[in-house]
Amino acid sequence: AIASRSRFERLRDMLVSDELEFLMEAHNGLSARIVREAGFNGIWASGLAISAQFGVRDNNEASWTQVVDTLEFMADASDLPILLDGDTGYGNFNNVRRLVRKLEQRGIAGVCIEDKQFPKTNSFIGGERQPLADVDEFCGKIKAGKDSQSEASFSIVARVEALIAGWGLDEALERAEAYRQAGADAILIHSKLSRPDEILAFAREWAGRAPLVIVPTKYYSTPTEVFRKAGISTVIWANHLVRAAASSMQAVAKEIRESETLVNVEDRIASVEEIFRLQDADEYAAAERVYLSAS
Ligand code: SPV
Ligand code: MG
Repeated sequence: AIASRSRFERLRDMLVSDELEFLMEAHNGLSARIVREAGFNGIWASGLAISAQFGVRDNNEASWTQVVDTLEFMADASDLPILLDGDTGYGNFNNVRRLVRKLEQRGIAGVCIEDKQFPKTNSFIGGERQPLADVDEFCGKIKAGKDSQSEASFSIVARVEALIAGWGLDEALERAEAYRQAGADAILIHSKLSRPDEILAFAREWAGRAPLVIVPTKYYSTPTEVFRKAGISTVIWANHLVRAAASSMQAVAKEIRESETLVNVEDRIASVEEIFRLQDADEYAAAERVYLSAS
């Protein structure tokens, strides 16, 4: 039954379900396939991770079309619903409209936009110094996005940066309510504290008015059961595959450089055959038998 639901519907199902759901970060086709094989039900196309795999900063240095091209590889490699981290929407309301149409065309199930200024900076880099968007202007972006979607279940998640910027709980709640009324399908409430207290306080006051999405990168030691009890809809594991890739590549590069041999690394990295499998090389071989021997 699940497989017959479109990707748009499946992301929306995750957001509105009563269960705690999880989105795992991916940043290219290979990582998207790995997320699917690990058994996750959805993908977070992280701005930080996609920037990082390009070797650029999380400051909109990669253009939005470069991001969309990356998403196309991800959508081809994995049939999971993908929620794009769309930063600030890459411009004003009009850029959001065009983004939503291009995402729908590529089968991307939803986009998260955050109430900051373009070009954005990652929330963990001097978050308290970052200017927030004007509430009305940001509501206009949400409404423009919702009005321009042609897939009924395409989701727009509105991300509140008020706690990151140090504007306090009341401001965060006011903004979230304004974004909900503007049409947001869910609210992402972000925090950079190492304890979940402000997120839990927000969730209590919010009282289930719309699905809540969180990103526990900094409060990672919080047991997941705490989020479940707080009525959180969806947890995003936001950057852990690009970080895993970085550590692994650093260790293997160092080992080969120092030892001048491959013998120490061969058994601890994916085999070439495993890479072929992840690329679906068998399907190509089968297609060759059909199409190259056709007479
Ligand atoms: C991302 O993954 O790019 C995010 C989450 O936006 S965070 O880096 O925590 O801001
Ligand atoms: Mg981001």
